[in-house]
Amino acid sequence: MVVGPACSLAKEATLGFGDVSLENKQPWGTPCTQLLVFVATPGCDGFPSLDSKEGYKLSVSEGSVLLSADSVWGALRGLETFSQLVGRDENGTYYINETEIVDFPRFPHRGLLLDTSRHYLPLRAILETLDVMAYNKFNVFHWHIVDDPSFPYESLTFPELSKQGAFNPMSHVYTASDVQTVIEYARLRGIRVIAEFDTPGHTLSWGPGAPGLLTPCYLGKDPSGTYGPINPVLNSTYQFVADLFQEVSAVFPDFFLHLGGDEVDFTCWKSNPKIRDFMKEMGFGEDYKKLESFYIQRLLDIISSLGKGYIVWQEVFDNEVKVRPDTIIHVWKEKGTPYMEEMANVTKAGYRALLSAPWYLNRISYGQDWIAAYQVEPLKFEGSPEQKERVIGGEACMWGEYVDVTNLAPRLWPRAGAVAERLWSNATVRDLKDAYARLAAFRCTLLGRGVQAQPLYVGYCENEFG
Ligand code: CP6
Repeated sequence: MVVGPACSLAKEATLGFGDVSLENKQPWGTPCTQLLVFVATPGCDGFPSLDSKEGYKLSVSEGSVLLSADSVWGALRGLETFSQLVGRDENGTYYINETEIVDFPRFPHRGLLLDTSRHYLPLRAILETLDVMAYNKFNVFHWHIVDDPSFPYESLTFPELSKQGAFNPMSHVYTASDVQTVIEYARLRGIRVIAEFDTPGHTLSWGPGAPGLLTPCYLGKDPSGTYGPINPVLNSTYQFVADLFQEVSAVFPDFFLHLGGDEVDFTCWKSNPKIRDFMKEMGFGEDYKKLESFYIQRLLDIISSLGKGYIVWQEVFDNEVKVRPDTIIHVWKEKGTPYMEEMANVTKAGYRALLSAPWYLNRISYGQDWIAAYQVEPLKFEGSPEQKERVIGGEACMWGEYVDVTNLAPRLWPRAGAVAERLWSNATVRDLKDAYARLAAFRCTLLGRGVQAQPLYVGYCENEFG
């Protein structure tokens, strides 16, 4: 094995192969034990990014396996492929067929969203998901870490947020050390961790630990005792989000943060007399979208001043918020404007786009629903080549209302694999029979690796009883 100077990352990734003695199947040849890895620019203490070069070349011939890549991230992808090419015959002997593979991703952002607010996912479950993501060549873990039901992120600046907002502040929180564990575990697999702190909606769990942050809703002349989105009319709000995001920007090394901005309900804002006064003062009339934009605008300025880039849900674009030209718009809505039209609009306006609308894996139905996910073509919209260039990829989403640690793995796998292939492989790779065969075989591989992946359809795996 040859790796760059002191590249711990690549060494760890190849450790598992050290004691495997391989035989070439065609032709049946002499055992080979050499795995050579060449990396052109081998730096490997850094983090993966949107610009990471993930391509690789893998040549398997009698007596040697050569893997070459531009970067260590490509080498990781190649090692994953290599591991999936190794088979075992009836006698338990490992073998691999001769092959020449030149492989690289179609899109640079291939994500999976996990929601740890509707249900807390134990650290173990997140790490196991990162393993399987790497098997699928996913490279972004979108961590929808907090939302209305619970606030499991343990903040050093505002410890009360999880003390009061987590389901259980002792057991159902992600400590600073847990978060570091996730980030490093992901890095070793070439996976970026993008945290989402969704505001100004979806923040009910923030309320108890941050007095004065949320909008008090009114019933007639009196407060009703319930709360709505973050209060956008107070200066204290902006001080709070600046302090929180200063911490979050330091904790999560990726250049991008996900800022949410989806599904803001105006009912509570409309009921609050102070908010109505502010609307008048600002000349917003009855247009609460303007108020929402006012908040987002100020938030985005704060994030920019922290030196971070941002991803936002499509509403921020729909509401015509002035965003930085390098903003990434995340398309998720299935209703209203057809999502491919939205992709056309977003890219026409010059923004980069991420697609999730057709990839809600939390949704289930009777039958083979991986097919619809697989048949999506992210560039099938009216637009110039420049517009198509702005589609940087997509994300499969696993929203957590009906998902916890008991059903996460089978609901994700192998269905998320259909999305992963769509985002990695060439647009021409779309034959359903071939895809079925690959996905069914891969599902058996997953069982072999200890992942409780559900079946696609009728059939069996040789190794299904472990
Ligand atoms: N939570 C947040 C959610 C959803 C969104 N944002 C969501 C909406 C519709 C469906 C699934 C999930 N649960 N914060 C939308 C981006 Cl079908």
